[in-house]
Amino acid sequence: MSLLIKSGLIITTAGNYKGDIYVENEKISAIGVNLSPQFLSSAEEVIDAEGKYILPGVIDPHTHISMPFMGTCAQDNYESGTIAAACGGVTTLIDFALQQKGETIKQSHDRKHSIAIGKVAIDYSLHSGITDLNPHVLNEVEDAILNYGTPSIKLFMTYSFRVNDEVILQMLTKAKHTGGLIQVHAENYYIIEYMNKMLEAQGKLSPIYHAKSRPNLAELDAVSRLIKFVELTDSNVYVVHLSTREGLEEIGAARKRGLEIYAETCPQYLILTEEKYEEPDWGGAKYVMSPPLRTKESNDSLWRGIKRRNIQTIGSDHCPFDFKGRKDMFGKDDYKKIPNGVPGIETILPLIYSEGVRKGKITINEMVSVLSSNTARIFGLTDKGDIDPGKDADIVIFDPEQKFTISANKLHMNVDYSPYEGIEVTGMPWMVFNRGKKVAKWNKDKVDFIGKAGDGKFIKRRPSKI
Ligand code: DUC
Ligand code: ZN
Ligand code: ZN
Repeated sequence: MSLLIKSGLIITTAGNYKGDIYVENEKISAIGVNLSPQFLSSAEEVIDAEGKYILPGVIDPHTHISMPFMGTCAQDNYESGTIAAACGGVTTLIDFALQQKGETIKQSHDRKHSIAIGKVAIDYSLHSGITDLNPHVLNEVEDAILNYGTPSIKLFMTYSFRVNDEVILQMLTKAKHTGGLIQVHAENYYIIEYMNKMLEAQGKLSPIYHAKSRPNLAELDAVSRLIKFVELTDSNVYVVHLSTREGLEEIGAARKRGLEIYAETCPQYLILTEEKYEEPDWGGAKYVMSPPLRTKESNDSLWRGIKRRNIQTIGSDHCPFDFKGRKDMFGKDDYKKIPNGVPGIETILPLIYSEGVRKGKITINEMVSVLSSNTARIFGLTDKGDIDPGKDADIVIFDPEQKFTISANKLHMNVDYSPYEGIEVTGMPWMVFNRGKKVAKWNKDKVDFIGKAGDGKFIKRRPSKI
């Protein structure tokens, strides 16, 4: 399949320029100011992208596809989740293979691959997730980093599957010697438990108390402890879904001292605030995720963190559960039982463009860095993340003027609501390509999936540094 995309504004991390792109054998093979005379006759398809932006496909480094959690299961499977991703301009996702008790890392990968193969509509990769470190698994870590194609490994400091500080130290050391990268969900479990018990004794059980039970201090404490561990072991770390001003300041200060700390945030922590938990009729349950939504002060500070390069990536933390029958019923009368997580893979690009770039919080080049280029570099996706000759033709032709009112019934995620319902965005994917194949296209009032489930492939990664 060969493709000529003419006259679009090509967006890179360094600047923008108008040009033509020729795609052949799944790769970007040439870029130039006027390629038409050279390639017009050989191109099987010619697309006029005048007035549109050419962005690298978004890489979502944080999804929970079909994850069993809190007595239920995250509702998107690899088919529905990757179809939704494609419609949102995401061309690669990195999901978690979270070890179940007693499993080897390989077994947890095989479990995930077995439900992904033949179903994925875009490319995917995996992070390993370690919950039960025993000598065998510790030995296997090197294989995961060097041979399984998963050089990034996730640890949790909270939840029942959390690991203790000794495990974090062991894993940081192991990753340091093999070039891997440890990712951490940083919240202090004991602060949360203490708050839960106190709130319960006071009968405070509605969704707003989910936020109160996980104060900013719980994130600050965990982030700051983690940074000390990095200092002690002379290693590096990636903090997932950073949500607070306090955590960010700690990371900024550590980076200033020369420590290699990477941070990811999510659209929800940039755009939404904790008032959402007060929605009537238990509607606050829709926004129950961990860490919880914060205040505008943290939103603003995280946008600044992107500008100052203390935050390198944005992920969705896509983990959808229906509001009706799940979030409202499982957690009825007690916020602690509401399955944690929100849908978001399909809205990440329109939201960051509309709320971030159009509102002047970040530049479009910074957006490309945090949604694609940095993510590719940090996670070793060497063929992805930029519009450059030789890279995979993962391309979003983006219409910067297209308006769209976010509404679950026009999106493809397998869930009955969007936390952004009713927000009008300006800027939507117009056409989306994964390795040169057209997978999604704007159609009148929404994006349609036009690819094929099963066409995505597993991307084996190698250790890499930004
Ligand atoms: N947070 C969520 O909200 N859902 C999945 C796991 C997590 O850490
Ligand atoms: Zn998490
Ligand atoms: Zn998560």
